[in-house]
Amino acid sequence: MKQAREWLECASAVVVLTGAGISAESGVPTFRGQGGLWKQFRAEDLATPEAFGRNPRLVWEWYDSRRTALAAVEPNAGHRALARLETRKARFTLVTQNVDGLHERAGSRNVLKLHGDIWTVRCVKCGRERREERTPLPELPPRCDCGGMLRPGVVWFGEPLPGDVWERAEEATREAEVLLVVGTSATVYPAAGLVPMAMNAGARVIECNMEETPFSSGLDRSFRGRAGELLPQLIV
Ligand code: BJW
Ligand code: ZN
Repeated sequence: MKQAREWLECASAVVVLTGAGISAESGVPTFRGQGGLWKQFRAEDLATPEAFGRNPRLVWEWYDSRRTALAAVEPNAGHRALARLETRKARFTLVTQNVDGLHERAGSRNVLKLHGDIWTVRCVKCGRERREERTPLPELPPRCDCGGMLRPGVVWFGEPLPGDVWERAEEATREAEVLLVVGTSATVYPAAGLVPMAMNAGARVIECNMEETPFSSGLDRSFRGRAGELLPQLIV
């Protein structure tokens, strides 16, 4: 822990990659593992463009219920530790796979949202995107002013990540002295590919996760535990 803390303290270019695990202690369910959303629901039925095409109302009901649950939770000590770290670094990028908005609510500024934002909606007809924070939504599926159907502003399986966001994440990762990987199973690509990318570029890679991931054994440090407990120890 001491060595990892020093690496983080001394680096001037830091990238953090987060996943659902960092929000778990706020009461947000993860996708995989114990209590994960994919234990209860099939990803193919809910998180693909095909699923939305087949049954937009069903997909929206799921998102509406997750949005409503999210409206009642707060960022935790892990989110706050990362916001603190940002204030001390010349170059800091927080790359998150999460769509819950909790990093911004904790005060993080330079956040790259690889999988979009559950608090935005996009029109399938005219492409316009806007914030939508009402919970629950008054009408499902919601409609755009143009009459088109709105969809959640998130990235589903089989869809490309927002190009500019992904390019900035890659660039920051290639230039990072330290990559801190928190609460992600590191199984969904291309996001997980940032881990080997940083290793190959010579960065120190530190992981915080309750469980092992496919990368754990090859990293500079891999800590088992809760993000809300580990991060305040790493970032004092
Ligand atoms: C804690 C903790 C605590 C718990 N403290 N830790 C082979 C077959 C089929 C497809 C593919 C394939 N190979 C690659 C693909 C592509 C696919 C993919 O990667 N699939 C894999 C599953 C195999 N990827 C895509 O489709 C992506 N797009 C793409 O590749 O486009 C290419 C393209 C180019 C050009 C044109 C067209 C296409 C898109 C991926 C989108 C992912 N979307 C989701 C849903 C987002 C919206 C929503 O929220 O509903 O994103 S799926 C879901 O997984 C969500 C997450 O962001 C993502 C990653 O999950 P994450 O964050 O890692 O969470 P978990 O639950 O997996 O892990 C939690 C971890 O926390 C665990 O390790 C716990 O131990 C830990 N933990 N409590 C610390 N307190
Ligand atoms: Zn429209």
